[in-house]
Amino acid sequence: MMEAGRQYIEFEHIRVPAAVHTMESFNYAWKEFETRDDDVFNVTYPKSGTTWLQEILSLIYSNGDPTPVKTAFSWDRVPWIEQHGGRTQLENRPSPRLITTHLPFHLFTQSFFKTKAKVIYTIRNPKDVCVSLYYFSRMVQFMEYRDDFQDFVSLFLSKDIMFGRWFEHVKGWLTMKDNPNFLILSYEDMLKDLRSNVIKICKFLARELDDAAIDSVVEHSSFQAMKNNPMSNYSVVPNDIFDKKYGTFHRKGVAGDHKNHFTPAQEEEFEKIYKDCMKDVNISFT
Ligand code: PPS
Repeated sequence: MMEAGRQYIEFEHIRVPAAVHTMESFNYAWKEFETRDDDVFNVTYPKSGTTWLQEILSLIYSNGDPTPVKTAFSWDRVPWIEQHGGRTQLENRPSPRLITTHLPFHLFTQSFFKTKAKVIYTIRNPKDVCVSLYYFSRMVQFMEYRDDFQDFVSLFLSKDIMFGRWFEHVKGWLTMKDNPNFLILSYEDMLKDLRSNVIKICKFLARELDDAAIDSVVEHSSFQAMKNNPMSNYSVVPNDIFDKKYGTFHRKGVAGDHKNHFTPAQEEEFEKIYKDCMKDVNISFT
């Protein structure tokens, strides 16, 4: 039984929180949005590095100047196309537009495929995604939540999880892997070496930043910098929406936290499903 307030809508068999999505906003993102050649899409499964990329992209497009990330909210700088504000935020925005989305590949903006626009897809270890989403769902009062972690893992592995299952999301997007306008990033790799990943993103986007600008991007998109930045850490969201007694948006920002949460039996069950679903896909997590 879902608590009042934690309501979902279903669009083409994908469930999403009703507080920030409508059928109209999903339809707009899928069918109506007119992609421009210089649009850049920050695509993720939830809790995989979305906000991190919002910060990095904002900083790259300001040539390392931190002013935009210190003066405008991340969700205004790099808005979600499928959320109810998407149309208003994006329609008349000057180019180049930086756009965020959690859309699964089969519901992605159709006009994209007729343009030279670019997609950056960030992947994170699904067990860590599950843990991150567990804490986030407890904090965010409009999201479906299970207090018992085992129950939450079952929800995460079911088709009822928001934006569909991680496995299908990743497999869908990986069909783009040979497209020159598609870049795959790994959350774990970014943790290991953020600078090289920033350089990789700049090359992909043909943005020429000097060393000092790259250093600034790295500095201002670090976990600590973002955790302390009220424009990116969601601290301004009122408690009846993000209940801060359950923690902060920037929780741990590490790889491998699932080891502190999964029992050996849960780990085994998860691995079994992972192997079965991902048998044709060659990715690994450090
Ligand atoms: S959301 O709600 O889908 O937009 O969430 P998303 O931004 O994709 O993921 C949130 C997790 O990313 C971590 N995070 C970071 N990790 C490392 N470095 C930086 N700069 C950073 N910014 C955000 C954030 O802490 C969440 O992970 P957990 O594991 O919960 O800490």
